[in-house]
Amino acid sequence: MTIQQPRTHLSPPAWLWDGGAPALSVIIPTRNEADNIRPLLARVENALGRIDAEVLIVDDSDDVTPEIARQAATHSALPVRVHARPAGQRPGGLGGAVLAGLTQARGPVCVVMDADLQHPPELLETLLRVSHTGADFVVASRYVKGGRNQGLEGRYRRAVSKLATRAAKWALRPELAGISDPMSGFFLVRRSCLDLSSLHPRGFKLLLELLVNSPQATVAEVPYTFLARHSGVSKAGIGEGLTYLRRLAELRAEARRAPQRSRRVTTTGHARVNDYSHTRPVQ
Ligand SMILES: Nc1nc2c(ncn2[C@@H]2O[C@H](COP(=O)(O)OP(=O)(O)OP(=O)(O)O)[C@@H](O)[C@H]2O)c(=O)[nH]1
Ligand SMILES: [Mg+2]
Repeated sequence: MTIQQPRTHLSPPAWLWDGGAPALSVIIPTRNEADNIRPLLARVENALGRIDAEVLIVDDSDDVTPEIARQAATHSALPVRVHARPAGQRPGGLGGAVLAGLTQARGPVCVVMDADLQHPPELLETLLRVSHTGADFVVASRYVKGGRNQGLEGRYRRAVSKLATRAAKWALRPELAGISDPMSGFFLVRRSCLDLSSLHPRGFKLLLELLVNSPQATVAEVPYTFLARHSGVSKAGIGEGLTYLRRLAELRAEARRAPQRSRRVTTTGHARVNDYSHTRPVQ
């Protein structure tokens, strides 16, 4: 973990930053999250303390989210970049936005997290710490022991979420073996294990795409409590559900064509990840 010298609270905005690579890039996709972006950035800044990090917001909003984000960035101790994709140029929806973030990120490891505070920023340091044990992916999981799915309202949504997870684990059996929450939107990934140019994501579940794309990568999971949305409305709906099912079938076909199907877990990664009582190595 790179420890920075303390910064003054009113640090230079992103465009004055010297451009050196940070230890961590936090990628936040946003669509109409105007009331969430300020409290989110404040908590991310607080949670990262002296970790050398940057924040990259990839925005597809039709409201004032990017303006608020840019304004908040000028008061942030972290370098915050806002990449607003104009209407009509937003390929891949949420998945495409995260891919754009991964492409532009400067850090060797990236965390992807939602903007609505369902993903507690206080977990960022743990994700980074676990990545130092050698894991290529560190997935914040609702379904591993100690995790909770508190934020999904209603029995119907919880059941749909569980069913979608089961469908993915069945369709992509070897690729997702041992991973309890492959649909998580909160995860860390080492950029060197990704081949970004071969990704063509669609829809909400980018982690699935990345795991299928990197069958050799090692994975650790960290439990967390998925909370209720802070403000605003969900962008997930029936349309996204259908996109998900179509994409799952395509990913299965792609995975079956690839020569290497099963995930390799290195002994080193396994043993060292085990040093953390709150994490679980994936086999
Ligand atoms: N850039 C971008 N971000 C998106 C898009 N759709 C959703 N998001 C963001 O992706 C994150 C997840 O979307 P949500 O609407 O919260 O989906 P969800 O968490 O499954 O649904 P809720 O539990 O109801 O919040 C949020 O930060 C959204 O603002 C999109 O098309 N483009
Ligand atoms: Mg959400």
